[in-house]
Amino acid sequence: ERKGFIFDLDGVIVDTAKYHYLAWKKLANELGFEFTLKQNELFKGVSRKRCLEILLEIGNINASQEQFDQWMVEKNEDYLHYIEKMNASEILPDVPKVLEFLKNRKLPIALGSASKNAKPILEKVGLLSYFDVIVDGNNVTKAKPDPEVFLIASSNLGVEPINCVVFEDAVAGIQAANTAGMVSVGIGDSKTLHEANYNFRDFREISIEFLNTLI
Ligand code: B16
Ligand code: MG
Repeated sequence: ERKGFIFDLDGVIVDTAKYHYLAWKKLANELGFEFTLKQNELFKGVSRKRCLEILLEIGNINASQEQFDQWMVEKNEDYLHYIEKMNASEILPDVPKVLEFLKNRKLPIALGSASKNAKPILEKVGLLSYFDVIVDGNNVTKAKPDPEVFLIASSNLGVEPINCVVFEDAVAGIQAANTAGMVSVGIGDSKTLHEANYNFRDFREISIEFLNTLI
Protein backbone atom coordinates (compact mmCIF):
# COMPACT_ATOMS: atom_id res chain seq x y z
CA GLU A 1 0.00 0.00 0.00
CA ARG A 2 1.19 3.50 -0.86
CA LYS A 3 1.94 5.65 2.19
CA GLY A 4 1.32 9.41 2.59
CA PHE A 5 3.02 11.87 4.91
CA ILE A 6 1.32 14.89 6.48
CA PHE A 7 3.19 17.68 8.28
CA ASP A 8 1.87 20.34 10.62
CA LEU A 9 3.55 23.73 10.06
CA ASP A 10 4.02 25.76 13.22
CA GLY A 11 6.21 23.85 15.69
CA VAL A 12 7.05 21.08 13.20
CA ILE A 13 8.55 22.74 10.11
CA VAL A 14 9.18 26.24 11.47
CA ASP A 15 8.80 27.98 14.82
CA THR A 16 6.26 30.66 13.95
CA ALA A 17 4.82 30.46 17.49
CA LYS A 18 7.24 33.18 18.59
CA TYR A 19 5.88 35.57 15.95
CA HIS A 20 2.26 34.72 16.78
CA TYR A 21 3.21 35.47 20.40
CA LEU A 22 4.66 38.90 19.58
CA ALA A 23 1.55 39.87 17.65
CA TRP A 24 -0.89 38.66 20.34
CA LYS A 25 1.20 40.31 23.07
CA LYS A 26 1.15 43.62 21.20
CA LEU A 27 -2.65 43.48 20.99
CA ALA A 28 -2.99 42.49 24.67
CA ASN A 29 -0.72 45.35 25.74
CA GLU A 30 -2.72 47.81 23.64
CA LEU A 31 -5.83 46.56 25.41
CA GLY A 32 -4.09 47.09 28.76
CA PHE A 33 -3.09 43.63 29.97
CA GLU A 34 -0.16 41.21 29.89
CA PHE A 35 0.10 38.09 27.77
CA THR A 36 2.79 35.61 28.82
CA LEU A 37 4.80 33.00 26.93
CA LYS A 38 3.16 30.38 29.11
CA GLN A 39 -0.30 31.54 28.05
CA ASN A 40 0.92 31.42 24.45
CA GLU A 41 1.22 27.63 24.81
CA LEU A 42 -2.59 27.48 24.77
CA PHE A 43 -2.56 29.08 21.32
CA LYS A 44 -0.49 26.42 19.56
CA GLY A 45 -2.42 24.62 16.82
CA VAL A 46 -5.52 26.71 17.65
CA SER A 47 -7.30 28.81 14.98
CA ARG A 48 -6.85 32.58 14.86
CA LYS A 49 -10.48 33.18 15.84
CA ARG A 50 -10.28 30.85 18.84
CA CYS A 51 -6.99 32.47 19.90
CA LEU A 52 -8.62 35.91 20.00
CA GLU A 53 -11.54 34.52 22.00
CA ILE A 54 -9.10 33.09 24.56
CA LEU A 55 -7.07 36.32 24.61
CA LEU A 56 -10.18 38.37 25.37
CA GLU A 57 -11.15 35.91 28.11
CA ILE A 58 -7.69 36.40 29.65
CA GLY A 59 -8.10 40.19 29.50
CA ASN A 60 -11.71 39.98 30.63
CA ILE A 61 -12.79 42.01 27.64
CA ASN A 62 -16.13 42.01 25.84
CA ALA A 63 -16.19 43.04 22.22
CA SER A 64 -18.78 43.67 19.53
CA GLN A 65 -18.53 41.50 16.41
CA GLU A 66 -17.17 44.49 14.52
CA GLN A 67 -14.47 45.17 17.11
CA PHE A 68 -13.58 41.47 17.24
CA ASP A 69 -13.12 41.31 13.46
CA GLN A 70 -11.00 44.46 13.53
CA TRP A 71 -8.64 42.97 16.15
CA MET A 72 -8.35 39.77 14.07
CA VAL A 73 -7.22 41.87 11.11
CA GLU A 74 -4.86 43.95 13.26
CA LYS A 75 -3.24 40.87 14.81
CA ASN A 76 -2.72 39.29 11.41
CA GLU A 77 -1.21 42.48 9.93
CA ASP A 78 1.29 42.60 12.80
CA TYR A 79 2.02 38.87 12.40
CA LEU A 80 2.62 39.31 8.66
CA HIS A 81 5.04 42.11 9.48
CA TYR A 82 6.96 39.83 11.90
CA ILE A 83 7.23 36.96 9.41
CA GLU A 84 8.11 39.17 6.46
CA LYS A 85 11.83 38.43 6.64
CA MET A 86 11.61 34.71 7.40
CA ASN A 87 14.05 32.59 5.42
CA ALA A 88 15.52 29.07 5.22
CA SER A 89 17.56 29.64 8.39
CA GLU A 90 14.29 29.29 10.34
CA ILE A 91 13.55 25.75 9.18
CA LEU A 92 13.66 23.48 12.24
CA PRO A 93 16.62 21.05 12.44
CA ASP A 94 16.67 18.08 10.04
CA VAL A 95 13.27 18.85 8.49
CA PRO A 96 14.86 18.98 5.00
CA LYS A 97 16.52 15.60 5.68
CA VAL A 98 13.11 13.96 6.16
CA LEU A 99 11.44 15.79 3.24
CA GLU A 100 14.36 14.83 0.98
CA PHE A 101 14.10 11.17 2.09
CA LEU A 102 10.40 11.10 1.18
CA LYS A 103 10.86 12.97 -2.11
CA ASN A 104 13.64 10.62 -3.22
CA ARG A 105 11.28 7.69 -2.71
CA LYS A 106 8.45 9.52 -4.54
CA LEU A 107 6.24 9.35 -1.44
CA PRO A 108 3.44 11.96 -1.41
CA ILE A 109 3.72 14.85 1.07
CA ALA A 110 0.99 17.13 2.43
CA LEU A 111 0.79 20.07 4.77
CA GLY A 112 -2.01 19.99 7.38
CA SER A 113 -2.01 23.29 9.23
CA ALA A 114 -4.52 25.56 10.98
CA SER A 115 -2.76 28.64 9.61
CA LYS A 116 -4.19 30.78 6.83
CA ASN A 117 -0.64 31.98 6.15
CA ALA A 118 0.86 28.54 5.56
CA LYS A 119 1.62 28.84 1.85
CA PRO A 120 3.56 32.16 1.95
CA ILE A 121 5.56 30.83 4.92
CA LEU A 122 6.57 27.65 3.03
CA GLU A 123 7.48 29.86 0.10
CA LYS A 124 9.64 32.18 2.20
CA VAL A 125 11.63 29.31 3.72
CA GLY A 126 11.95 27.61 0.32
CA LEU A 127 10.08 24.37 1.09
CA LEU A 128 6.89 24.88 -0.93
CA SER A 129 8.01 22.64 -3.82
CA TYR A 130 8.21 19.57 -1.55
CA PHE A 131 4.46 19.62 -0.92
CA ASP A 132 2.08 17.82 -3.27
CA VAL A 133 -0.94 18.96 -1.27
CA ILE A 134 -1.56 21.92 1.05
CA VAL A 135 -4.50 21.92 3.43
CA ASP A 136 -4.57 24.94 5.72
CA GLY A 137 -6.84 27.33 7.61
CA ASN A 138 -8.37 28.44 4.31
CA ASN A 139 -9.70 24.95 3.52
CA VAL A 140 -11.09 23.71 6.83
CA THR A 141 -14.19 24.52 8.82
CA LYS A 142 -13.46 22.45 11.92
CA ALA A 143 -10.32 23.00 13.99
CA LYS A 144 -8.06 20.25 15.41
CA PRO A 145 -8.75 18.01 17.40
CA ASP A 146 -11.36 17.49 14.68
CA PRO A 147 -9.69 15.25 12.07
CA GLU A 148 -11.05 17.29 9.10
CA VAL A 149 -7.74 18.90 8.10
CA PHE A 150 -5.92 15.55 7.94
CA LEU A 151 -8.83 13.73 6.26
CA ILE A 152 -8.92 16.34 3.48
CA ALA A 153 -5.14 15.99 3.12
CA SER A 154 -5.44 12.18 2.89
CA SER A 155 -8.21 12.43 0.32
CA ASN A 156 -6.28 15.00 -1.77
CA LEU A 157 -3.18 12.80 -1.63
CA GLY A 158 -5.25 9.81 -2.71
CA VAL A 159 -3.93 7.80 0.23
CA GLU A 160 -6.19 5.99 2.72
CA PRO A 161 -6.14 7.52 6.24
CA ILE A 162 -4.78 4.25 7.66
CA ASN A 163 -1.74 4.65 5.38
CA CYS A 164 -1.04 8.27 6.40
CA VAL A 165 1.61 9.37 8.89
CA VAL A 166 1.15 12.72 10.67
CA PHE A 167 3.93 14.80 12.27
CA GLU A 168 2.47 17.12 14.94
CA ASP A 169 3.64 19.24 17.88
CA ALA A 170 0.23 20.02 19.44
CA VAL A 171 -1.92 17.75 21.62
CA ALA A 172 -4.99 18.67 19.57
CA GLY A 173 -3.11 17.72 16.40
CA ILE A 174 -2.12 14.30 17.75
CA GLN A 175 -5.74 13.70 18.76
CA ALA A 176 -6.92 14.75 15.28
CA ALA A 177 -4.49 12.29 13.65
CA ASN A 178 -5.52 9.47 16.01
CA THR A 179 -9.23 10.12 15.39
CA ALA A 180 -8.54 10.06 11.63
CA GLY A 181 -7.05 6.57 12.10
CA MET A 182 -3.58 7.72 11.04
CA VAL A 183 -0.15 7.01 12.49
CA SER A 184 0.73 9.94 14.78
CA VAL A 185 4.28 11.11 15.38
CA GLY A 186 4.69 13.63 18.22
CA ILE A 187 7.42 16.23 17.75
CA GLY A 188 8.28 17.86 21.08
CA ASP A 189 7.76 16.94 24.71
CA SER A 190 6.85 13.23 24.99
CA LYS A 191 4.95 13.74 28.27
CA THR A 192 2.72 16.40 26.72
CA LEU A 193 2.29 14.36 23.53
CA HIS A 194 1.95 10.95 25.21
CA GLU A 195 -1.10 10.09 23.06
CA ALA A 196 1.12 9.89 19.96
CA ASN A 197 2.08 6.51 18.45
CA TYR A 198 5.73 7.65 18.36
CA ASN A 199 7.57 10.48 20.11
CA PHE A 200 10.66 12.46 19.15
CA ARG A 201 12.06 15.70 20.56
CA ASP A 202 12.77 16.93 17.02
CA PHE A 203 13.65 15.59 13.57
CA ARG A 204 17.31 15.10 14.53
CA GLU A 205 16.10 12.11 16.57
CA ILE A 206 14.34 10.58 13.56
CA SER A 207 16.65 8.10 11.86
CA ILE A 208 16.55 6.74 8.33
CA GLU A 209 15.95 3.33 9.93
CA PHE A 210 12.81 4.63 11.60
CA LEU A 211 11.59 6.27 8.37
CA ASN A 212 12.12 2.97 6.58
CA THR A 213 9.76 1.29 9.04
CA LEU A 214 7.01 3.77 8.07
CA ILE A 215 7.12 3.40 4.30
P1 B16 B 1 -2.98 32.08 11.27
P2 B16 B 1 -0.26 25.01 12.90
C1 B16 B 1 -1.33 27.28 13.86
O1 B16 B 1 -0.42 26.63 13.00
C2 B16 B 1 -0.59 27.94 15.01
O2 B16 B 1 0.01 26.96 15.82
C3 B16 B 1 -1.57 28.75 15.84
O3 B16 B 1 -0.92 29.39 16.91
C4 B16 B 1 -2.26 29.78 14.95
O4 B16 B 1 -3.20 30.54 15.66
C5 B16 B 1 -2.93 29.06 13.78
O5 B16 B 1 -1.97 28.30 13.07
C6 B16 B 1 -3.61 30.02 12.82
O6 B16 B 1 -2.65 30.80 12.17
O7 B16 B 1 -3.36 33.20 12.17
O8 B16 B 1 -1.69 32.31 10.52
O9 B16 B 1 -4.10 31.69 10.33
O10 B16 B 1 0.45 24.55 14.14
O11 B16 B 1 -1.64 24.40 12.72
O12 B16 B 1 0.59 24.88 11.66
MG1 MG C 1 1.70 23.08 15.29
